[in-house]
Amino acid sequence: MRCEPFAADPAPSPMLRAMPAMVYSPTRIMRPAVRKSWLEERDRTQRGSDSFVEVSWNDALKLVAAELQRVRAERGPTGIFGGSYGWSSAGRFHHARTQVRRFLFAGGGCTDQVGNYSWGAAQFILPHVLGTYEPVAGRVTDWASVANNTRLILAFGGLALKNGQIASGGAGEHSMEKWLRAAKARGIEFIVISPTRADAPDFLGAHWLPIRPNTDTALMLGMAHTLLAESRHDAAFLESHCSGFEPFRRYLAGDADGSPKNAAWAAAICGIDAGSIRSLARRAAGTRSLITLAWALQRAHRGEQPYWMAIALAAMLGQIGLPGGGFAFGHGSLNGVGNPRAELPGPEFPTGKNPAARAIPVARLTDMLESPGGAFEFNGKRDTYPDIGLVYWAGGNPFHHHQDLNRLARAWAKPETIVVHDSWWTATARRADIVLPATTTLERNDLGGSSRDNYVFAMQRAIAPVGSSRDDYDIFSELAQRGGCAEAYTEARSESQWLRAIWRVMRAGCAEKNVELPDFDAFWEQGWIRLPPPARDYVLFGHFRTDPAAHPLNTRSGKIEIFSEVIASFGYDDCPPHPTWLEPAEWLGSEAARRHPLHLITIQPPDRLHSQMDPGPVAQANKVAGREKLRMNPGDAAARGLADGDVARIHNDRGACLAGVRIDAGVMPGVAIIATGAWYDPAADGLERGGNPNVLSLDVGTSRLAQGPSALSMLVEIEKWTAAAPAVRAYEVRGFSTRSPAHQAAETP
Ligand SMILES: Nc1nc2c(c(=O)[nH]1)N[C@H]1C(S)=C(S)[C@@H](COP(=O)(O)OP(=O)(O)OC[C@H]3O[C@@H](n4cnc5c(=O)[nH]c(N)nc54)[C@H](O)[C@@H]3O)O[C@H]1N2
Ligand SMILES: Nc1nc2c(c(=O)[nH]1)N[C@H]1C(S)=C(S)[C@@H](COP(=O)(O)OP(=O)(O)OC[C@H]3O[C@@H](n4cnc5c(=O)[nH]c(N)nc54)[C@H](O)[C@@H]3O)O[C@H]1N2
Ligand SMILES: [Mo]
Repeated sequence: MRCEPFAADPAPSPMLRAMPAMVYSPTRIMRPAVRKSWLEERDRTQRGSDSFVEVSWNDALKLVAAELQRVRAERGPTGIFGGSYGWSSAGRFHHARTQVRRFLFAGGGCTDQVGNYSWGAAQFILPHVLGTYEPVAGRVTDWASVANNTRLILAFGGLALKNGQIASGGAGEHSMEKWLRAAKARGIEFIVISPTRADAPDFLGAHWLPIRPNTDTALMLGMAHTLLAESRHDAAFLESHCSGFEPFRRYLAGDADGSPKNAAWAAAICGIDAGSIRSLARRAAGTRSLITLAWALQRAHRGEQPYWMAIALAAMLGQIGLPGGGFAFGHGSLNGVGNPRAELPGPEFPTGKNPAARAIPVARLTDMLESPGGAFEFNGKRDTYPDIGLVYWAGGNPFHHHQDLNRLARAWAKPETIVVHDSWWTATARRADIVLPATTTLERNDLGGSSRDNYVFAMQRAIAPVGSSRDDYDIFSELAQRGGCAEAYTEARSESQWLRAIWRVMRAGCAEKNVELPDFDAFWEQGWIRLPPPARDYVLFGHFRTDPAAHPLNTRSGKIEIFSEVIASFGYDDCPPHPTWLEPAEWLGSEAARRHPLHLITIQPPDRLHSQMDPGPVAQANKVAGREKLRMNPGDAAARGLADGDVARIHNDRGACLAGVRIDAGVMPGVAIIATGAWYDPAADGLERGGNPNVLSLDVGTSRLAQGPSALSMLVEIEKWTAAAPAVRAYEVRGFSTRSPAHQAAETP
């Protein structure tokens, strides 16, 4: 059994090799299962340590339907938590998160989640500054415009090819490498500002400036000060297209606090010498330059600031809206960012509206579970947390994605009932009460495609459902039937009728733009289509640049807001009204660094999608000493008696995990790097054995404004593990889920 790449894909992901193994993995959930002590006595305390009893689909669905009804009756719709954050899998119809929310909305609503872990801080700060968060959700200046015009790229957080393997909705064409090579061939110069050299592929010949994590705002302030002091800033652009430069200028100059934010000031914070900071500013001002930031920069405490500051810096450089100039986000974060694509719709399946009209900021999950009725602030508003009786998750893995997992594990004991659909026995499935086995993309028909990819593809079912797994859509359809909301949820359509309906809407949308797509049957037969290329290069805010009066931004001033009156009115000291250097709670310059002197950076894994496929052969081949690889600078390792291949214990006051050491001179001193996504595997004493860094990460909002995740602000200490290293148990399922022979006989095949 193997998966073959799409023939037109110039750079297929090696992760394809993991698919067959994962589909038939021993970690698959084969049958519906109920946690033993929940089944017997509605226990909430043994989640994570209990065993499971397999039951029939009928019994499982009866339990779920009854619990939904009970919690709705007792607490109202908001007693159900159904935001269900997570990526799910490719395919727009069988997208589990969309399905579960649509199902719960159809049945009366639930407490939802807003924002995401990817660019949650940007989503809420950017509308105040730019009137939109399109530069993270949608388009940025495309690679064609960059290749044709840019001379210098300053890449904060780099342009790591590892991230280009992934696109939500599925990638027809992995285009990141092709475009990076095209840019290089045009002679564009690359400067990569990152804690690790590995953030740029070697062929770019990039100049690497190592930076202390979470200090990019200070570096950019130092550059801005240089521009101001040397009159290299574009005063005319700041006047015509921006508002509020003057109060920001006073902050830069130090008029308010007596501390000019000059290069020397910045150097002391970010660890890059003042001369380099000044020369960076001069070079950016002297040529067509693009400042692009990885999404990771805002996934940190006070993560609003580097994004706002990058816009302010680009505004001072005066190149926003010029071909290949200005600022951008995410060119190295995800496949398809900057991929030239015509403005045409992709396949979309509607979620519907939440009648309960209630949501929490996505990353405030533990806070919500811990303190029902507790107050929180968010983007200028005050709200309280609902009292959750039932958690429903399909297509996400909070015991991968959330921060401070030990704290989440404690809060997780509060709800009465937890229902999870997944295809594998993930850490979250193991901590649920009712577990329903979902099919994978290979076991059903779907439509793939995204607004960043030029292909739309027919995802034809390749194999029969494994075990007795069912499509999320079928599971919810039957639950909707039992709950009396079948019509609202299904609109009386089967899978194939939905695929046709989705195609019809997309086809009509394309026709409006004079692009003819084949009818569904012809498309399905061919297997894919390629959309026509865009007529011209896309330049972010190009129209606004050309004529700001005719194309004002959707901000209060209609311009780029370097000072925001709206944010000023919130009165938040953790998000002041102009870009500001605010010390993160944990960074190398903080008091906490005395006890925990290393900044642990968690990167997106090169060999899997978050926690997905971690048990598979591609991710497993990269493990060191049987667990997740931890990259350390030679000096930091030597100081701790650590050698390549050793097992290390990473710890702080929130938790501890084991990892396998890899010495890497491309990691700056004071920093250690580990990928996210090793399956969470705590021993009875709490020690996490597989190398899941979220037992260590900080679970606080970026600020009251965005309440985004602060995953990238964490300090740790690392020591050699000298005892026998415990085996990783997360991939073992034997003896954990019991089979009841009585039910097997009655199962659907
Ligand atoms: N420390 C730290 N933590 C982070 C980050 C970080 O940088 N640092 N990054 C964050 C980011 S950007 C993200 S996006 C999150 C990702 O967090 P998640 O999206 O929660 O991670 P995944 O592992 O992709 O989880 C998706 C789950 O859906 C399941 N699934 C797949 N297909 C189906 C299906 O068809 N049906 C059902 N029912 N289930 C399915 C998979 O098996 C898997 O368990 O992690 C965040 N966490
Ligand atoms: N292979 C693979 N690719 C993926 C994913 C995956 O799971 N696997 N997930 C996808 C998803 S959901 C998302 S949201 C994107 C995320 O895309 P990103 O957020 O861009 O990806 P990361 O790997 O988290 O971070 C990029 C780089 O930022 C650097 N960095 C971290 N902190 C700092 C800092 O304070 N300053 C500076 N200058 N640099 C810093 C790190 O060295 C890291 O390598 O990736 C996507 N791509
Ligand atoms: Mo993400």
